Amino acid sequence: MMKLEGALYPWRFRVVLGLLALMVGAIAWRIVDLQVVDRAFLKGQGDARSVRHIPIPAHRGLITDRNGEPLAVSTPVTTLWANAKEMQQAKAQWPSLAAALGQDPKVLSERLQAQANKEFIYLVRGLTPEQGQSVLDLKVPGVYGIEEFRRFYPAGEVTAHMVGFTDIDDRGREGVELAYDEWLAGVAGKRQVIKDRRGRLIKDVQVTKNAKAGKPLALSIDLRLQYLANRELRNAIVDNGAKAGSLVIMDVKTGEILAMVNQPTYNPNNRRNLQPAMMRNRAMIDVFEPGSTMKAISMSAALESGRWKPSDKVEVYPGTLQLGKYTIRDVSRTEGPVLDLTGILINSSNVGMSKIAFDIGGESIFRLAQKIGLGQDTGLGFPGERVGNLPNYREWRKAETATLSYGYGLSVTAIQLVHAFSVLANNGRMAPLTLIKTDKAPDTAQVIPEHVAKTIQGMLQQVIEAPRGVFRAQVPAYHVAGKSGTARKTSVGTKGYAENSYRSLFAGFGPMSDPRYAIVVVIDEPSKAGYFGGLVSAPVFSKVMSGTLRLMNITPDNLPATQQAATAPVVPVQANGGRG
Ligand code: 59J
Repeated sequence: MMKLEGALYPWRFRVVLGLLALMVGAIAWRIVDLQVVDRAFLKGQGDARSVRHIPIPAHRGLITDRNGEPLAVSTPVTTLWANAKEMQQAKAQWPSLAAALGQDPKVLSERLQAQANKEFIYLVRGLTPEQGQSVLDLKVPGVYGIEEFRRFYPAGEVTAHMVGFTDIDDRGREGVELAYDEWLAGVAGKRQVIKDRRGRLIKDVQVTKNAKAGKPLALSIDLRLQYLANRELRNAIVDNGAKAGSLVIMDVKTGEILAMVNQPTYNPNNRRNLQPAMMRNRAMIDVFEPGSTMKAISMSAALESGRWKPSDKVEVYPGTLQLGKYTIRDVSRTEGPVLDLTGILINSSNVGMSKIAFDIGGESIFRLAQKIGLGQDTGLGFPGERVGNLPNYREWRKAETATLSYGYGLSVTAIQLVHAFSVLANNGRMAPLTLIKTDKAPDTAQVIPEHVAKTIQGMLQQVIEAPRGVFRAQVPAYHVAGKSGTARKTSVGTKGYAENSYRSLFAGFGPMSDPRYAIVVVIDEPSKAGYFGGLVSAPVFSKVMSGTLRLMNITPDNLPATQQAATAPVVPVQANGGRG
């Protein structure tokens, strides 16, 4: 027979029940006690010692040039802040604090009094850790330090546009610092601490999440070339009283940008008094009409069409060409009434180029220009980069076909122009542009037939070396090629062209024995001696190409016969000098 135990021992059941009721009552009382009676006391205690998480700043990745030269370095700094409220108890120590901070004691004391209610004010940001510690060692109540990182740019204004900068919170704001922010930034860590009501650190409990350092980044640029380019561009801007300018050096085989500079520039380490004009990375964010540098591309299209060869002749007399009410003009008097294709480039004949364009048709010029990147996305993803504009050939009437063939009616960036010339230099093969150092040979595409590229190379070498050529672009000891351009600037507000503001251009490459480097020089509104590209920009090309070929240890391919002998392999001689 089964019976309930409780029924057998009723007194035991009641005791258990009674105990349970007592416990419930006790808990209920404790709840009331905590929530109502002791509330204020406990809340105060909780606030007084609260567990908080404070961020551990992550070290930002180092940016270097292609040879490991530092371009952006994160250095640890100490920022000192004050709880001004708390500091009111320690007025006697203010003068010694001011002395340690190198601040005027009167100014500091006025500030601390004016902000006496503030629990957080900056005293000074970005001290070296040693400077910061020496102030903290004074143990002035209410003075605290936090560790931060600050970016320093060793090459200053020379790499400013390329590298960009970070903001006060160490996030990328411009240039590579912005474009590669995710790669460089790393992830902040977390530290659990116990702080008192005033925010004073009582106990450093533990690191709950380690900071993850950002990754380093090696750029394609060569700091030596960057310095060279910056110096020569700046000198040319000053000498010519120009408004602005850009210069880009590119490795035509790898697609790497070796130097990219602009004027005016700025010091990224001291950004006070910064004007927007100084910050423009013009080589990528400013577009312009390529003018006669475009003739190198249109002439390539003529050669590619199979309808033209360099020795073919075109009548350019009388230096004008009437298209309805529109007149195409040659600026300088040409060598004669009839020019061959090389002569059209050397004399930069707009009339001759236009006649060839009518023969081959706009579409062939359009297709070639498009293939070599004019008015196309570079894929670099640089902040603020412009694409420019290459209007579709279907919209070209006769006047547009003519003016586009000699460089007006389309707009490009300096980086696009150097890329286009790199294809001519690299025997028609196009390497994708990159701002990052590449270790393996890139995939290139043959976008112009090799024989066309080689022919245009020879013609552009003549543009520099022929008797009436752009001799100012010549480089001692090397053969180089290129094309100058002088373009009237479109005047703002009107549809027309300004009467006397010009853009002087030069685009070229070398050495011709095995073209390796392409350079574009853009000088905006020269206002002194002259304004022709062959006068203003060609000498800059010459100096920068000369320095580049030497710094990169490229064997000269145009030494006078005597010097050529001097660099010939040394024949071993007998120890006695061969005297017997
Ligand atoms: C020029 C233009 C403006 C736009 C003209 C330069 C045109 C044109 C309408 C007058 C100076 C000038 C669409 S000049 O680059 O032909 O190698 O340095 O700006 O022609 O039709 O007082 N280049 N420049 N033209 N426009 N529209 C020559 C030429 C060029 C040189 C000099 C002489 C122009 C030797 C330019 C150079 O090849």
